Amino acid sequence: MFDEMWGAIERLGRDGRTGGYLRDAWSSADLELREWFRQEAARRGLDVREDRNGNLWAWWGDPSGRPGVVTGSHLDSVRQGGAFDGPLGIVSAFAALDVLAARGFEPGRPLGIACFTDEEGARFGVPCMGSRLLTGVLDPDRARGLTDDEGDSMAEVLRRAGRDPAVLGRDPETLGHVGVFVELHVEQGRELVHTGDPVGVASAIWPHGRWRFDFHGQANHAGTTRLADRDDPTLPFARTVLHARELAERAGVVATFGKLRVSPGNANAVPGLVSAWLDARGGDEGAVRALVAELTAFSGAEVSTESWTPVVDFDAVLRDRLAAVAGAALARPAAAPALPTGAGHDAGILAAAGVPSAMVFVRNPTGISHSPEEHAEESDCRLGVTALAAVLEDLCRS
Ligand code: HGY
Ligand code: MN
Ligand code: MN
Ligand code: MN
Repeated sequence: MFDEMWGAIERLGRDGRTGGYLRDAWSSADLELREWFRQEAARRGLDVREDRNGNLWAWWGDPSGRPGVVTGSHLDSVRQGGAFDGPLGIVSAFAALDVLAARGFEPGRPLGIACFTDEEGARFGVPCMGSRLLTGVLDPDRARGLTDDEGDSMAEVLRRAGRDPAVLGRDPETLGHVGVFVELHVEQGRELVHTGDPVGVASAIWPHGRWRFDFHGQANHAGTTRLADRDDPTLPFARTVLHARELAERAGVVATFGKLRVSPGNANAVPGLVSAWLDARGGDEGAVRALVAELTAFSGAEVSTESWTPVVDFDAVLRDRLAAVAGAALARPAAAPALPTGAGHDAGILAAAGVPSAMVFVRNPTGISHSPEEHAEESDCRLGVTALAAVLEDLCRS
C-alpha cells in the first residue's frame, strides 16, 4: 500500500522541470491532495472531518468519548520543496494503520490521522497556520487578512475554496479529541546518517521566527540618476544580509534571507522598496532575539514580526518511551536516538498547547530539505512505518 499511496501523490504539484513541489495551501495541488486524503481515509472506513480551520482528521473510533491517539503531518510544501517533508508523515500514518488492521488490532482508544493545513506558511507567511489557529495562538482576524504574493487575502482564498473564513479560530472541541500526537517526518539534517540509525525521535525544536524587513528608497531612473542623488534601498539590504551572517556566526545561530521582493522590479530603475524576509533560529532563544534586535537597529528598515515559535522541549518520558518502542520494533540494539531539530512542526505547536506530543524521524541520506534533493530511502521509509505502527499500538494500550 505504501508504494501505491506514494505513487498516487508523487506527481501532484510536482514541477516537471525541476522535480520540486509547488503545493501552496489552497492551491489546486493542495485541493487534489486533500481529496486524495479523503479517499484514502474512506477506503479504510475512517470517519473524515474537516475542522473550522481546514485541518483534516480521519478517525478509527469516535474521539468524542475519549481523547484519541493521533498521528499525521501536512501535505503542503515550500516552493520547489522536496517530496517527503509532510507527505511522508501522512502516507506513513495510513500505512501504519494498515499494518495494525492487518494484525487484527482493535484500538483500545480512538486512533486518528491529522492532516494540518498550511504548515509551511509558503503562501501567507505564517507557518503551522492550521495548528496555530486550532490551538488559539494565532488571531483569526490576522490570519484572514494575510495576503499572498498576488495580494489575495487568506479570507478570499478560503472563500474561493468553498470555505467560510468567518469560522476560523480556536477549536477546543477538536483539540480535545487529541490525547497524544505523534508526527513522523523525514529528518531535515544528517544526524541519523552520522548515528547509523534509520529512525530517531525528536528531543526538541529550536526557537525560530520570521521577520519582514522593508527597506524604503526612492524609485528613479537607472540611467539619468547620479549615484550621489540616489536613495537606493538595495544598499542597506545588502549590508544587512552580510551583517546578519557575521552576527549569526558570532552567536552560533542561523539567519536566512530566503525571500526577497524588489519593487516595482524594473531592470532600468532604482527600486523604491526592497522587502526581505528573515528566518532566524538557534538553540539559544536569547541569542536569536539578540541577533534580530541588533539587525533591526543596524538595518534602518521597517521591521515587522511574521511569526515566533519559542523552544519546544518534547516530554522526555513520552520521548524515551517511544524511542524504546521504536528501537525494539526495528530490532535495533538500543532505543532510537533522540535529536533536536531546527525545523518547525505542527507537533511543536500542539506540544506548546499542552498536548503530549512526539516526533519520529526517518533518515535522510542527503540531509537536504526544502529542496528537490530531499530524500529518504524506501527501506528506511518502511522501517519508519514499522516503528510508527509499534508506537501507535503501544499508545493505544494506555
Ligand atoms: O520552516 C520550517 O521549519 C518547517 O519546515 N515549516
Ligand atoms: Mn518544511
Ligand atoms: Mn514539515
Ligand atoms: Mn492569489
